[in-house]
Amino acid sequence: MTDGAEIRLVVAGAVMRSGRLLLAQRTYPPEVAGRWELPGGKAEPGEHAAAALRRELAEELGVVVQPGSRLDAEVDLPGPMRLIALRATLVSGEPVAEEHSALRWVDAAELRQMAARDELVAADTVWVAQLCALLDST
Ligand code: DCM
Repeated sequence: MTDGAEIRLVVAGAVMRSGRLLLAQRTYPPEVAGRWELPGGKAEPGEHAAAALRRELAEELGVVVQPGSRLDAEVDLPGPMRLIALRATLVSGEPVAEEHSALRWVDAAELRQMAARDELVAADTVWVAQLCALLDST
């Protein structure tokens, strides 16, 4: 049972540059392999969200990011885990898919199209409307 279990925080990054958002294609688990997500991962116990995001994106993409404000929605996942997303800007490095099968930069129209085609990791669809608004305003 999960009674009394700590809820693990998972932090995803909405990395935006020049009106485009960085998406990463998952390789696991099999049920979501091939779908696209905001890159990120689990915070260590006691680790702040921004620190976790900086660490995860350094590991997964080989970049230094500056985490920013939090996106509105959060998602409860089995585990139990709680998924949040922070905006982030690239400080140094160019993203490389160290742990994903591919990366792509999408504009708002492409993001909407990917959501409509069911190409995103399900949890991440909660942010599509807000992300499109942010992308369209930059
Ligand atoms: N996750 C998600 N969307 C993201 C990042 C992660 O739904 N943008 C989920 C997938 C896993 C969990 O969070 O169930 C932990 O992520 P990871 O396996 O990447 O550490």
